[in-house]
Amino acid sequence: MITHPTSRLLTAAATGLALYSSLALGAGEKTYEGSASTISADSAKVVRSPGAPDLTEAEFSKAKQIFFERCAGCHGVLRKGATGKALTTDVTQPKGQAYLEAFINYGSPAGMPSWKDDLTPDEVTLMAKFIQHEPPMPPEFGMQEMKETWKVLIKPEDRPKKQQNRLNLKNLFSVTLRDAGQIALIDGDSKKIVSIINTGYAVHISRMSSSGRYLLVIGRDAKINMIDLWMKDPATVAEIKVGLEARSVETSKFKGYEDKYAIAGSYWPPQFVIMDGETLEPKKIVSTRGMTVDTQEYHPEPRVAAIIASHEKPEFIVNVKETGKVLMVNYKDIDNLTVTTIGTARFLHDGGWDSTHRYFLTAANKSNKIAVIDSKDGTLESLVDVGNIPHPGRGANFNHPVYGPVWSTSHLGDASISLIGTDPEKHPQYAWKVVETLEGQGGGSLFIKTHPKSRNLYVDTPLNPDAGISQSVAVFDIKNIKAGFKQLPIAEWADLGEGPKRVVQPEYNKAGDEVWFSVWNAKDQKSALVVVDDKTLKLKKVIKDKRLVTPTGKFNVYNTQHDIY
Ligand code: DHE
Repeated sequence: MITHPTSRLLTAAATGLALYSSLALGAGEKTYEGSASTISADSAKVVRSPGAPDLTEAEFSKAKQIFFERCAGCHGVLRKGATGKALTTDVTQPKGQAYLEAFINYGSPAGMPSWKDDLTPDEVTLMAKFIQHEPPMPPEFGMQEMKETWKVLIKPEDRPKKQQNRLNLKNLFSVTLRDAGQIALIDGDSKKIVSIINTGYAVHISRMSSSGRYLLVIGRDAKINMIDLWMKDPATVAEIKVGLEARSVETSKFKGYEDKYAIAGSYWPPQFVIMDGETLEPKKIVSTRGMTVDTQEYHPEPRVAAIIASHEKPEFIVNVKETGKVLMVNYKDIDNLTVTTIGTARFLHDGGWDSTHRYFLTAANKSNKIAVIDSKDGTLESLVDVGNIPHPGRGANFNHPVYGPVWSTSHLGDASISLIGTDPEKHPQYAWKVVETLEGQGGGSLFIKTHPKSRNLYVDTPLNPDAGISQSVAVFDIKNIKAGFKQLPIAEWADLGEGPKRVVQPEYNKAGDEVWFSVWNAKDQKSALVVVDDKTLKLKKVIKDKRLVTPTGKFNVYNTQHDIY
């Protein structure tokens, strides 16, 4: 059995491979944490603080670098706490140097990993001193900074009036090439790479405009590329940087507002921006700083996680991680912006629609809950208790033979898969309850997927420490769900040789008869995409190409455009 020790993953993070950097699964203790921040350490101003051991300029500089690369993902840039505990000076100074050093060296049962093998003894001492000072503050990024990075490369009036290429756009895939800072457009029919397009650093997700014409790609460095798929050779027609670090982008989908607006949320500064849907011109920036939902204390850095466009109203639904609030941002009149704030639970991360596209189900991961938002009434419908650290991606909708329509999530922290009833009309007794819990391969799951035309439910487990589990995928037969899962040895099928390969993020083609998986290897090793025939569960194709560097996410144009999952 091969394992992926924390240290190897952290080394990857340190070299710029931003990823979920550790997952300690053992003795009931399960943690995961964020990755290297894209904020430049030099940009953050040092605050020398009374009561803290003094540091030289060079020491501050080194400590900031280590902190942004290794600690900020969990503890937050301003150390106010996220998945990791708060490390503000009122907490750190009373603990003292010796305690802090021991804590960094050995970690804690609450989830802090041991850093003994990753930091030198001098670095541990340095970090223990550093966190007794006030956190260095990175710069803000407002309208002026955004405008300075905003470029319209091809004006809307100079763009094609109809599709100029012969691509089957509905079955095109945008594939993240994370560590290359690119995406690959792959033709879903021929499985050939159509083009490689440069994007932001450590690309995170792709989303489609409502018309299916514009592909929006966001990097962790908060750069957005708007790619026009109608051009003879699809290319970036507008770009902007919306902050120093970000994860989410979305476009307006309500009737009458198709392609009118785009929105992006950032991790730093904590804010979202509404942009013109054809040029990305920034129009309105809204800060997410504010009070937490439960203890109602001020949080200086509530990061914006998933954003989804409502089909019921001209609204964007914005997850604010650290405050545990879902914002319904009405874009009908952006000069007089109306925002409805719905209190849920901490820490909001990812989620997706139920099959009717009325209810948004989203993970409050450290509360082990799924929040159900009614996008029609603009209210919290329910907070559903699920397994340990739910991580659904956008989740998976299917018709359960007994309970009717359900939405499902897998978990990072345990092997369970929670099925939640989503039909308050015809199956009110099951609505917003966990109607069944399946047992998957193990913890460390990130994504779950099915398709309306399929009878299969796929669950990945890329962060499980057992290679046999992280390199395969579990598939359940929806019509016979009690029978348990079959295991598909996806990485073995890819036959890539060396490397810490992980199988991640199932994605269907347009027809719903094949499923694509990423076999995600280290940057300097071979990765691939594996296509499985959904009916027979047999290997259909391995897409190998030296340009496929760390292909993590894949987004089928049609399914992404129409929120099919
Ligand atoms: Fe993601 C979605 C944040 C690590 C691959 N990721 C998301 C979303 C958020 C997020 C907020 C939802 C966007 C939306 O719907 O608008 N991801 C984060 C992190 O904060 C985290 C934990 C650490 C980090 O620093 O980035 C993180 N994510 C990862 C990875 O390590 C993954 C596996 C590989 C990678 O590319 O880095 C990864 N995240 C993805 C993918 C999606 C995603 C493929 C889109 C899933 C989908 O089907 O919609």
